[in-house]
Amino acid sequence: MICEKILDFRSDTVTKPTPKMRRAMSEAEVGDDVYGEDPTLRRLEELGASMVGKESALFLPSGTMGNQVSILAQTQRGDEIILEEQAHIFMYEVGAPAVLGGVQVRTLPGTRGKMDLDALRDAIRQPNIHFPRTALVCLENTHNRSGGCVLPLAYMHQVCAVARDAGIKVHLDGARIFNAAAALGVSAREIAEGVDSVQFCLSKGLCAPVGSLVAGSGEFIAKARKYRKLLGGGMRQAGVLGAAGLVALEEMVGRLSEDHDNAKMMAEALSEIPGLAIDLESVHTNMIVVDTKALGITGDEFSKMMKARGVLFNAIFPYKVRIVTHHDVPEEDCREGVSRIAEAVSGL
Ligand code: TLP
Repeated sequence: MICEKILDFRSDTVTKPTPKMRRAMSEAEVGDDVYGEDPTLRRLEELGASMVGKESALFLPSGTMGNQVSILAQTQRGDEIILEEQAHIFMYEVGAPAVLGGVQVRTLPGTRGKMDLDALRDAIRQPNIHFPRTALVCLENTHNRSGGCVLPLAYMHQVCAVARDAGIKVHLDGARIFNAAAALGVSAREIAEGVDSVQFCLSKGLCAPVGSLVAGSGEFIAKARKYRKLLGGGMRQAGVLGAAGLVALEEMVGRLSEDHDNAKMMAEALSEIPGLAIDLESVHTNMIVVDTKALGITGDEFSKMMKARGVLFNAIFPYKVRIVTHHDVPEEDCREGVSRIAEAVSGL
């Protein structure tokens, strides 16, 4: 079959840097960041810290490294950290808390990323010679594996209060914090208000080619900087990357609601196709989870079938695929994606 344009809904990580980013990168003022001398990165870190209401921030090559230095900086070997069982840190970071930090991960079941508060309270360890120390609770907003669901502000505040009462810290994996902010109609600063550390990505819906920031107190960032070096993430003239990150924060945050509108439109249209099941209530941001069980094919089979028709997405559970909208699939491409899927399914 002659295939038209490839429509890539695998992730918002596939977005390419915008022309403005490429220009900013080529003109960036740079210095050696290991000596703290890159003026573009300083500006990026200051802007990033202020957008999430924290004292200080640090640029890193990836969200994974951002989450891991945050864990390293706030735990000791033998500590335990609490995570919702579908959290990216638990599912997709290659066991790094155990490998890098000697930290034990305790997971709790969740609903759209939310752990039950009583279960959380009960999971926090009391002092006892047999027990590890609970050092950190991690939240994820938006929550990837539930299909980009948003944790409400009130829930975030409740978790922070439980942790504070127990004297433990909270880390927020805010890879898509600006999607959460757009969906909730609040600022990223409000979302990150009670947490001790927050990681957010520049290279997902915001289209920068590389990079994440972690933010927190000055003391936390000093430790995180040292751990970034330990992991080999100390970079030299990284202002070339940071320049794109500045464009991401200054110009790309405001358009994320377009991706959310496209996801809603696609979800509604796809849910009309016999055999595809979508929980429309859970489409909060730029992701759609489609259940393929009634079609009698697995998520992998469905994604292979659509790949042959130039529509890309990934299976995330045996009978579920994830479709992600982003800057590089404008509304007409999203509509085209729906009609290619409808046509393929009708031929089954
Ligand atoms: N998520 C990727 C894959 O790793 C699954 C994706 O396509 O969604 N936290 C969250 C919530 C994430 O979704 C991701 C990436 C990360 C952290 C890690 O960021 P990177 O890929 O920059 O290490």
